[in-house]
Amino acid sequence: MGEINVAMIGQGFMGRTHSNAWSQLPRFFKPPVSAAMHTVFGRDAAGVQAFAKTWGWRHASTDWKAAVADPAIDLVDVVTPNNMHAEVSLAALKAGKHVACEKPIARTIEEARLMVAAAREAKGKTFIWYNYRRCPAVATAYKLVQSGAIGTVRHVRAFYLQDWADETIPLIWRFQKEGSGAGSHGDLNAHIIDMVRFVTGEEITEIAGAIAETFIKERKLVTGPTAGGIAAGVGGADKTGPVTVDDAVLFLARTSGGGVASFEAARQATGNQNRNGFEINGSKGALKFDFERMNELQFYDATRPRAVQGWTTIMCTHGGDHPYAENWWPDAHVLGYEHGFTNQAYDILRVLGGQEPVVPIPDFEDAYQTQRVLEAAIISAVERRPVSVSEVR
Ligand code: SOE
Repeated sequence: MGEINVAMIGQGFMGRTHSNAWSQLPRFFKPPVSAAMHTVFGRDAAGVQAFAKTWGWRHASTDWKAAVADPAIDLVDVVTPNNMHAEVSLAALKAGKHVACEKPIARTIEEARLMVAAAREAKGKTFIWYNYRRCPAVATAYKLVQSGAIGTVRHVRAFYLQDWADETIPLIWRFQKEGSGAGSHGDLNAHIIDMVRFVTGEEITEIAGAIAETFIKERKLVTGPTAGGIAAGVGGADKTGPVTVDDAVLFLARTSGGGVASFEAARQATGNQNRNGFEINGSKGALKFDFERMNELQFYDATRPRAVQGWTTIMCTHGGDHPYAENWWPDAHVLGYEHGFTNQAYDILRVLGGQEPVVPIPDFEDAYQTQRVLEAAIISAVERRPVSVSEVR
């Protein structure tokens, strides 16, 4: 397998990040197999043709089923809204393809279960795009925890705060259960649950309590074309419809190593545009990461004499053996949001070429564990009680 052909289903924001990743990859990495940008799928013929030209896809298609069934295709990259993750992934696995699907794995635990069951039977490999794992600083945090640098993990504080969802934003798919499954919870908590599971190497075992809130309960209906073709919500500019997902979800949890954790996802956290991160306090040290300063990792070494203890800012750039950083620019010529996707595309090709990824990459099985935590937190919020993650199967 010297070269694989990729078909990408979808052409929105994630379609752009993935297209950029596939095209940048060979300029910065030497994967064991290469990826050809074979076909991109979109609903609108003129739109998808223009997209293909801009981003370097060889073919444009308006028929995703044909693109997925095409014998020339090896890997199906799913970048649709969440309502199509299961349908497209199941069809692709059935057709014997490898599947790389955007996060969260699915809208619901039931859909995720079907996807995991299909992946277990399938010939193809599966991947989920949890891109923040592949920021060099987050991957460095993972390596430090693995090396024992912070000892036993006792406290985790994870947050993902955005502020884009004010009253002016209409009822797009992200505000409809049918389109997305959940609001900030599936969109943002999914990322930080994955990051915490990855960095600590522990599972979240129990939700002690959760709260979910929808601040803006009605939004203007969308007047133009809708992403994912989700028709509910389309109408005149003067009409409104109900928001059926959360704007914010917070929960407290226990981890498998005996630690305690808090998670917060918000779309109206004014002042935070795309701020995700964590603070992890262990018995020997601590780590802090904030995506708005994504090239830096804060490390506190509590084994040093108290007189000289303090936070150290590690620049996770070239020259320090930080995962992926060696492939990019010299010294502190820093990386951005898009690099996490290119780093992930590289790891997908490493796995398909029979090599280990630079750091572990989530497959459907792994992402299903994250989905179980999301589900347990929602049960906790709705039923106002502690929920063991083992209740969600
Ligand atoms: C919107 O909230 C969004 O694009 C998420 O869907 C992504 O997963 C996140 O990384 C950036 O914000």
